[in-house]
Amino acid sequence: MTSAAPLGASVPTDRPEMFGSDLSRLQLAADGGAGLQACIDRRQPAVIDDFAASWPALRRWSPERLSLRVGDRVVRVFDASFGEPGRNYMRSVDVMPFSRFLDQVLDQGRDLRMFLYNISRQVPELLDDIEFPDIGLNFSRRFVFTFFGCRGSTTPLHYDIDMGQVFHTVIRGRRRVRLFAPDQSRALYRHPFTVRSYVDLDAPDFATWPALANARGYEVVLEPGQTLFMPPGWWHEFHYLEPGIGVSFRSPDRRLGSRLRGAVNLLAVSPADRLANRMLGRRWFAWKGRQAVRRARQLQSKRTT
Ligand SMILES: O=C(O)CCC(=O)C(=O)O
Repeated sequence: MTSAAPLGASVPTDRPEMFGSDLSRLQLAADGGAGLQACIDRRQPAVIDDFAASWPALRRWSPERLSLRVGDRVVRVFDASFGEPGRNYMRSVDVMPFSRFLDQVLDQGRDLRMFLYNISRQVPELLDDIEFPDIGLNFSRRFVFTFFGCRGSTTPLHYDIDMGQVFHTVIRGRRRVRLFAPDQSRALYRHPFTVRSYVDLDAPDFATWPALANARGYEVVLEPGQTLFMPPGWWHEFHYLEPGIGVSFRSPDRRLGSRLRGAVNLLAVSPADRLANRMLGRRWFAWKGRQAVRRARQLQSKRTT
């Protein structure tokens, strides 16, 4: 899920036409959550300044202090092969003590990743450092995911498989996030059976992916303490401008259709994709790539007729 990207190539973008920057900016304290509710209803992402205002994690989660408290836990780590066909597809590449990961990745800049690390299950004591805001949303207490990466690492373009509403809070390290609405999936050449796109937004190859020229999204730089609300199915690419730690809360979408789609993704579509990868490897990957091109062509021809 991660890939090293040259730091200098990333910000600011030189394709303003692909990305707008006019994302809603909210303060829960100012309107009691009414602005967020409006974004949820309109399925629009937003940056929230004070979602995590009272979290001790913002002070306590330095690599040093995490190492001292829970550094002995053994964690799974990932690299860019997570997204590539073959043996490591959707799998971790190694396990190591959390303290070694923090030292090698956050301090020394090795491009390994931890993502979707569920602290509710693995290190529940860390839940004491975060709070679920009382804003009428049904946040999952069982799935509180954390993300760790070095300066320069990129979480490639994807949307979350469970189709939940995601609230991603930056604990440490500024990061640039690019977002696209669900209706951009064809222009982004989504690989069928996955929630993943393989287009390169830093060096878009419009000869191979002509429909990408029509994609329109947002780009925002998040600061520590800020929270990004992502509605179900919104595409996101995260690029770590500094060594980073993040936490994602999720709450189920009101719409039954999204919840069903999430369940089907998790229980049927993703397992089928993994099985086909095991059996066919690169041939399966190439087939998905061809399907993505075919679907984007259909979109292009609809636009021109
Ligand atoms: O921080 C990251 O690497 C990715 C975050 C993400 O994908 C999420 O919160 O859903």
